[in-house]
Amino acid sequence: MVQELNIGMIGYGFMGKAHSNAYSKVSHFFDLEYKPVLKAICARNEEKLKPFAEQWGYKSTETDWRVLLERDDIDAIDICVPNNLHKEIAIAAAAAGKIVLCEKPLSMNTAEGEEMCQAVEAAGVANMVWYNYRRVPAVSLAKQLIDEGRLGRIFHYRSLFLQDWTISSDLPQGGEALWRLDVEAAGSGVTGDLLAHCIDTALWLNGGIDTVTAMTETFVKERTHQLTGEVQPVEIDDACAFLARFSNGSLATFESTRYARGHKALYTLEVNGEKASLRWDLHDLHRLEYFDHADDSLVRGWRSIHVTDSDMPYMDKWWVPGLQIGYEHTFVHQVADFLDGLASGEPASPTFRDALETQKVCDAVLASASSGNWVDIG
Ligand code: SOE
Repeated sequence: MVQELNIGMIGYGFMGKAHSNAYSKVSHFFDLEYKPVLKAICARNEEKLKPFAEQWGYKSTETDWRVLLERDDIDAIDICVPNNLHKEIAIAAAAAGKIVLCEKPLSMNTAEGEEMCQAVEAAGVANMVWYNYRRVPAVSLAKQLIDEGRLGRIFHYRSLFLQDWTISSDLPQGGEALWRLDVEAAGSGVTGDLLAHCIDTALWLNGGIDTVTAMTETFVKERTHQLTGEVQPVEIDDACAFLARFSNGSLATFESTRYARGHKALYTLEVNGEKASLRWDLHDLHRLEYFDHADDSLVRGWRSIHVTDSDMPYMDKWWVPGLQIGYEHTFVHQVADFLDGLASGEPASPTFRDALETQKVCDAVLASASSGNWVDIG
């Protein structure tokens, strides 16, 4: 007997759409004990809220998230609003006994994240943070290959997340769509927004990070604030690069920027082991590049695995071999795993507590960039 799970979504931006799409699709492709229902969408702007609700098939709307939390017909709250609102909503949702799903990054900083973890743990409610790139089948395959020991001892981890959308100094900061540039709303720049993805995947694939040294830069020093019209200093990091030492002894380099002209969302990772290496690239997300030193030397070389066969992670749920899937499916996979976890009692990762580890690394990176010193992860 399939049980309905009523979703109350807060926020209708880019991520609100990605999550809504995942809830709508998951039951068509995965056989699960729970079926998400788009019960309510909540946002302050009523004019935009109504058409969004209609287009996406939400059954009701709310303009105040506190009212949404009071509703008995809502089982799970999904937080898709700017980072500075995550903590208050998540803590209140947990206190109201709701399941809590939160868009990444978990929080503005580790201290806030810790409070959020304690709230969901004290309330005993299921929780998850949306780090979707783990669920790209090729990235999940990378995890499988590493866990099977095929790479052997890991020496290097290398990751980039490059964009170019903030190069123009005419671009305002703050407000809808541009809150990521406003430190008050975002907490940090590329570190919390983009490197957080790289760090989450890295911790998952390669284990814990012990220490980091970082540098950041803010290339455009002032921008007009979209809401106030005032020219204000820009206080987020436009670019960040850091070195890290993992607990398994491997060395890592991470780099992210919104000033890499020509790159729109180039997330890459490469892992070099004693026996084999692998690399992955978001622009070609259905492929995993793999080099195995054990191959016959006459044909040894990088192979490009087209991750579409039904024995590949998640791919038995989609089309026939050879037909690939894309970005939006990673969110479908994450919901599927979450619902599976609800049914089995074995929570899907990353929980709030798992995602706090990424937050700790982000905080250490920012602290190192401002002090110029190596900073250990607490
Ligand atoms: C920023 O442009 C952004 O939308 C991030 O906020 C997302 O998390 C990332 O997946 C794509 O880029």
